[in-house]
This record gives sequence, structure tokens and C-alpha cells, in this order.
Amino acid sequence: MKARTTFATWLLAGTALAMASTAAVACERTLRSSDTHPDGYPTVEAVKAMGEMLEEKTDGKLCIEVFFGAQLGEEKDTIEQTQFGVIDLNRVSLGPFNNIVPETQVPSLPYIFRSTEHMHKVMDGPIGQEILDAFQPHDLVGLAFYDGGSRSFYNSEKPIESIDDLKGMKFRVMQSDMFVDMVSALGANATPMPYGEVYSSIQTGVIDGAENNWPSYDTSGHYEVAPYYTLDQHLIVPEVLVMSKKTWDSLSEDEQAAVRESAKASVPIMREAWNEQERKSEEKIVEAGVEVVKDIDKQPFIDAMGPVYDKYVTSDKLKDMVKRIQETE
Ligand code: GTR
Repeated sequence: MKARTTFATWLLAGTALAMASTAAVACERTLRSSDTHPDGYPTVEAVKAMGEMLEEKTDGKLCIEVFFGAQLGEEKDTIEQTQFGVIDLNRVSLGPFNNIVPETQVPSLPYIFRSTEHMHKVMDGPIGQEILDAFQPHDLVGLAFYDGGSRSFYNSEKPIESIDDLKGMKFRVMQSDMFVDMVSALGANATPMPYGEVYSSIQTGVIDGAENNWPSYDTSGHYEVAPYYTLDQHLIVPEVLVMSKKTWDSLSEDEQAAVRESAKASVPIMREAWNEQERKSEEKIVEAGVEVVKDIDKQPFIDAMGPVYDKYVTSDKLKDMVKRIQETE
């Protein structure tokens, strides 16, 4: 039975490979795109949709293959590879860009956005464009922003009912100095680490928990080892799709325009898929018996963030950006 399953699996894999190579042959150039999330995740599906539009716009000259599930590596490493031109496209949270592109710190600040609508208004407008342009000096071309919901703390120990409950706990954060300071400002300890190491680190007690949005908490399986989730919603960090500047420079002007247009056109597709996924993940997690603390007083969390703003919003440029975001209705 086992042998037969294996044979059937081989047959299936062979067919899939044959299909993939047919697609590759039909296409003059296949761009490699990285994503840490599994197949079917909204960001993965959005870049696939972008690929289809790109293929059509360029009459089959350009296609995209999405390497999902961190096949090309963890985010910090894939960012470097994208800067070097080894990876053509990369869909990443703005968090891991904080130490590289200072402008990305502003939309990554805790409680900077009042809601997802506020975030959309800002990132779809001139401030968003300034941030996309800020990638250029770092060998990257910013193409579009995607949604990352709102991020909240989860842990393996106990329900967090107030800011005091966080004291002394150990949380994983994305590889961004600002998030380390954010967690310290809340009285807890932060360990920056790659996404793929979080599950086992919680399981073995290296950390007590982490923080993320509903879809990531679900698809990473973190809820299985950290079944206490508190909706303090400290971050609404947008995600970004970037292209390697090396790849960009190798494209004709028409192809560059097609890349930009199809990336932009993938945004509404992403948002729709995101809303659907958020709803499904929440439903699944609640059903799985996770204890969710919904009503938490966020004001003490917001008040604690002063030192983070003071430390990171230092240049006139960033101060002005923060002010304009706060003033955006
Ligand atoms: C997710 C995000 C990923 C990754 C991950 C993390 O919400 O979509 O790009 O940054 O969080 O926490 O590492």
C-alpha cells in the first residue's frame, strides 16, 4: 500500500513537473518570487495573480513563479538575495526592512495606524509612494503594499489580560531592532528570530510566545503551542512586494510598466483574499479552543510606546511623516 502511494505520488509529481516546465517553456523569462507563507496564503495567491497579468501584458515574455513556504530561505536572507539579484521578487513584511530602509520604520511603529482603513488611506497615497521610492538606494524597487492585518501577542503560558501580565515574559519578534525595543517598553523580553524557528522555540520553552495576525497565527500552527491570544493589536504593519533593482534594470521600459501595473492590480485581489482568510482563520482558531482575550484596555500599551517613537523617529523627514500620518483622516 505504501509502495503504491509512493508510486502514485511520483506519477503526480511527474505530471506537475511536466506542466510546470511546459509553462516555463511557453514563457521567455520566469521571475522567481519568494514568500515565507504556504501555498494558498493571500500574499502567495496575489503574486500568482500578478504573474498571470504580467504574462498577458507582456505577451508571454515574463512570468512569475512563486516559491512559497520559505523555499528560498527566511525573510532576512531572501531580502539580501533580492538585493544581489539572485531572487527577482520578494513579498515580505515591512518589519525585516526596518534596519535597512529607515522610512519603513514609520508604518511599522506601534499604534501608528488607527485602523486598517487608516493604513490603506496612507499607504495608497503620497506617503506610501515615498516609502516605495525609498527602496531604490538599497538595490530594490518597491512595487506595492499588501495587508498584514493587525498583530497581537500569543503565548503558551497564560491569558494576558493587562499590560502587567506581560512583565518578564519572552516573546519572539521579527528581525527589527525597533520591535525589540517595543517589547522591552512593554516590560517583556524580545528575541528576534526567523519565522520558521518560532514553533519549535515555543514548544521547547526557549520563548513564551510571539505576536502576529490571525492568518499567520493559524497557518504557522503557532496556536497549537501558544493557545492564549490577546488582541492588543500593537502593530498594523503593511507588507511589501519588492523587485531586485538588478532584475528591474534588465527589463525594457514597457516590461517595467507591465510589472508596476500588474503589481498594483494584484492589491485589490490580495485585500479580498485577506479579508476572507482573516475570517476563516479566526473561526478555526476559536473552534480549536484557543483562549482569546478580546477586550483589553489598549491605552496603557499606547502610552508605553513613547520611548520607541523617541528612539526611532529622529530625523526631520521621519518626524514629518509621522505627523502627516497622524493627521490623515
Ligand atoms: C507575517 C508576515 C510575514 C512574516 C511573519 C513574521 O505576518 O506576513 O511576512 O514577517 O509575519 O512574523 O516573521
